[in-house]
Amino acid sequence: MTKNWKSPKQFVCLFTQKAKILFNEEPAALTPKKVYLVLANLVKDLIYDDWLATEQRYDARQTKQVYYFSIEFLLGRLLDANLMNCGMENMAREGLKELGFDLDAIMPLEADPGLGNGGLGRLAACFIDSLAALQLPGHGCSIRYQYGLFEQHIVDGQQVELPDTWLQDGFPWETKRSDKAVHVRYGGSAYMRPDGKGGLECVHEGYSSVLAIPYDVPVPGYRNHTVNTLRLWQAEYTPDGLFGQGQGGDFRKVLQYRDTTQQISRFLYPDDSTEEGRKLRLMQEYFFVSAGLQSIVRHYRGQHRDLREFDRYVALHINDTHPALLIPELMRILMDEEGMGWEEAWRITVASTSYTNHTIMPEALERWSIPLFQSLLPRVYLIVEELNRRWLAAYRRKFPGREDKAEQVAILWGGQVRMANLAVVGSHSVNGVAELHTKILEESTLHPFYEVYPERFNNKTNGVTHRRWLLESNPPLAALISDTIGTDWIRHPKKLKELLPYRDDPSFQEKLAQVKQDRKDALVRWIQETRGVAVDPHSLFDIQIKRFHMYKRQLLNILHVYSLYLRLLDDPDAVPLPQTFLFGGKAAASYGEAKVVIKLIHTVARLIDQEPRVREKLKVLFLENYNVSLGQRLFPAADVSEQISTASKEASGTGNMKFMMNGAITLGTLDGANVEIHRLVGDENCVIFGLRAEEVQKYYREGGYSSWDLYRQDEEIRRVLDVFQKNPLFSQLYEDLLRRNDEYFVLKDFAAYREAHQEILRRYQDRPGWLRASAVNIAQSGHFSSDRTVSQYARDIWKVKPIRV
Ligand code: GPK
Repeated sequence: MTKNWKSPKQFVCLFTQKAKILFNEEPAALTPKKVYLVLANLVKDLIYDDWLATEQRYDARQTKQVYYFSIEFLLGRLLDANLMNCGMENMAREGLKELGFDLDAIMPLEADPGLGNGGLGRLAACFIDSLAALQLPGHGCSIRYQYGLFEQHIVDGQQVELPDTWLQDGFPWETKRSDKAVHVRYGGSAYMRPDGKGGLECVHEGYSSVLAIPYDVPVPGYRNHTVNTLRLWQAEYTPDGLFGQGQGGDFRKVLQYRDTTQQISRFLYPDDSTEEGRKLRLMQEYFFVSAGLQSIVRHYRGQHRDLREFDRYVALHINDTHPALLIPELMRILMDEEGMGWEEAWRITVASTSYTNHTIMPEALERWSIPLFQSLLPRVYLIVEELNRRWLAAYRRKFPGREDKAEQVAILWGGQVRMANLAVVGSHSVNGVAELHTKILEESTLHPFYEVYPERFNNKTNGVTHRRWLLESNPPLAALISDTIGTDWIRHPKKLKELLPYRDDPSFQEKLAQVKQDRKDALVRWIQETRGVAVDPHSLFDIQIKRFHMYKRQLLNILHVYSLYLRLLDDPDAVPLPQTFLFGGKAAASYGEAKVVIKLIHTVARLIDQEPRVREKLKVLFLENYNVSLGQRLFPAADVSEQISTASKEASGTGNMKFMMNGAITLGTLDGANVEIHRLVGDENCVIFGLRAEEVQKYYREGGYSSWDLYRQDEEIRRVLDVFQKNPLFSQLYEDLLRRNDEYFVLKDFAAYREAHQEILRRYQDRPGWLRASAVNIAQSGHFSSDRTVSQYARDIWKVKPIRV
């Protein structure tokens, strides 16, 4: 196998061979989709040798390895990223050209992998990219979902969910490893009995077993020959999986078992509003955790090491609580399969495991009903029960008589298993994802745990990979940066700071302005071609792209746009320059209010489009089915980054960092990582508004403020809320804001938000000032590279070191 393509000519030759092998066709006869598949397979061949060599090297060095367990990995397209990492993009471009194909037309044919949906999943994808780039031995572990969250369509201004069939044409980057399959057990009954040696052993019988088959995806580093692995598990049934139950001839049971098994890896986030859906989610969580751990322990055993040293060689990370069953599952393996006692197994489990929390929203903290948990995972339940017993006993010794506190820290309480409490008790490290978020965890959400284990708590502010979000998504900006300060920033993103001296340089500013205009023009062309909508490329581009959630306050944004509309009706000069407001994001299928906000955005967009006095100045556009590849078009084209969550609610945000890296100015609240962005760039280079986190929390403690009073006092707010008369659907939002007292402070922050927008317009009209701010944001964004974040995890939590090739 060739290591690298030496010339476009050699590429053409390899491509022709591969087309023959895969499709038995000449290149000229291939459809564009097939060109993509041939090319992807060629790139995988390039990576293969290094992939094997990396694994061998890790084993030979007996190095400590990290396994990052996450229910989501929102990868985005891989062809471009892999070509970039191998340094073969130009060769492929030239070679394809000789064959009569255009690489830029081929790349968009790749479907976005449906393996994630939001910030948490995209963070996991950034982290495995950074692990490989930093030559750290670290791998991802997740589920091979056949269908992603859903494909969002907009019909009559409303979100409609269609299946996301991302796997339809295959996923050329994966390799199925049937030889590495393991079995995962569900159901049956479990009890303890004397083991004949004076102790107890567990019997688990009558369970059904599901076959877990790994599909491995290579994760190449940036031009460094390191290739780590993302292991995705798929569930399959086995004819003998229904232990002792199928043989009785009850074929209906067998069919039911087969159906349930096949459901396990079918959908990302099954609907949890039904008991069936919740059961499926719990099965998924146990599925990839058990399969992943079994394969890790088996590999460890293959290295002939003493299992008592497990934590010296293995770090297990749980990305939020979805993989928290890893804790009792590791206990099960160490005790039941390896014969260890509780104390020793517990020491190893805690020493190996670390946990990241991603939200303080109480409804997002996972809880399972005990009857469901117990019937599905009887053996694991016994372990959780014993763990809870020991933990509470120790806790009550420390805080005698404080049952109020014991209730807060219990793992089992009120008929439920609380996953966050399990995760904290079973991990040696608990981290939040931005300074403010970690502070809130320590002082309130997880305070009772912080009192017992202050040393476990630490902050790791999120980051994003600048390779995808700058180098790959914005080539003209990357080129300008390299022309100005050289290319060292690519390997050392902190060096972006070297741009600071150029912030007032007129020639640099001129080029920066051109790059932004170029990216805006490209977006405008794409919107015209794909959506048939015209957008003024010289208007200010103000963008809010993220999942729809009431706390993220897309509602505040659209109500403000509506207020601009009303003002323009009165006075056509009320707005000094044309503005385009772009929205994108999915609402959970069962999240009624968030879906109504999407409808409201479309309603306001139509009102504006139909009003000649307004449409020259304002444009609202909702871009459907927001995903990674759409994000890659939008971040580079933004002038303003909307980061307007209710202070204290957004754990970190990562879109804020992608906008900053691409030179947009943040318009935001002091929430999540906005606090750190603001500290780095200063008041001159971002616009901050609204209630602070402490104020919000004070209101919550004291029962809120009166939105009715505000409504009565502020005439503009009264006029704006008229928009809710346009459709009976919107009465729900009216209820939220007035009758239910505006839980997310939309009206409370309205005046400050309006003021902040006026400040943005003032600053935008000062061209040199605006370009300086843009430059400062890019220069300071190196801090938000996930390379920084992952280095901190590696040093402080995982204790792993780079392994050079
Ligand atoms: C948090 F709890 C969750 C979740 O279930 N999904 C998810 O995407 C996000 N998140 C936070 O909302 C963001 O503030 C944060 O930046 C991101 O996780 C990554 O930490």
